[in-house]
Amino acid sequence: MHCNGLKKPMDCSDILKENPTKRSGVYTIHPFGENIGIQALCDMETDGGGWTMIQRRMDGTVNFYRPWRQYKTGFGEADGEHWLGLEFIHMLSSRRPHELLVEMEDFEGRNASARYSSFSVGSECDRYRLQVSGFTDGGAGNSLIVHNDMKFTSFDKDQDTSATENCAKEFLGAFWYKTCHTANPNGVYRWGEDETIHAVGVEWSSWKGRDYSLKAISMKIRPAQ
Ligand SMILES: [Ca+2]
Repeated sequence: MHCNGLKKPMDCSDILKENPTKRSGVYTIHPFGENIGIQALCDMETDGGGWTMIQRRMDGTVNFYRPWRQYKTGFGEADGEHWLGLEFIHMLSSRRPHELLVEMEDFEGRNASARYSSFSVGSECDRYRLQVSGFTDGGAGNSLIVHNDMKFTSFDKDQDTSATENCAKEFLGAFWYKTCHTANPNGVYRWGEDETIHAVGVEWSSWKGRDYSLKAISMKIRPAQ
């Protein structure tokens, strides 16, 4: 029951705006409007809070090597490893200007982040094209900028700029691949340094190189201030 004529929250920032005492946790958001609710993890603490988690890796319990339709609608669980879904990410980020915060951790307990003051994902007609700019370094470096203006590629939908290969098949993930990547957050969960198969891990190369798979990485967005 929703009272007082309040609209259902579109994202985590709406939830925090309505009630500034809300804590971080899983909430129901409505990126498509009132009729469709989905679960998302909200970060209500970092730098004022109001962040909606769109991607998270943390323990390797969810297989991220998945087809287009699953990347479109989302998979995993909001309180664990999770992909919110390209359609929802598009709906949130295209309606008003958004910023992106990428946070990561290695197996030695170190943390780093990368922040972008502008982030949006186009519609499916535009192949969920990524637009990202306004980098601020939190120690991780700017690995995502290479992927700016790229379309999304999965193993069953090759939209990268490599003429000779499907980057998702080559690097065992799904992402805004170019030819192919400097970041592979949806790659294979491995445990740190691993050169067995080159650059297929959960990677952010400007921080840990191309053969180090991170312990944890997350991508969260909120309306730009
Ligand atoms: Ca290709």
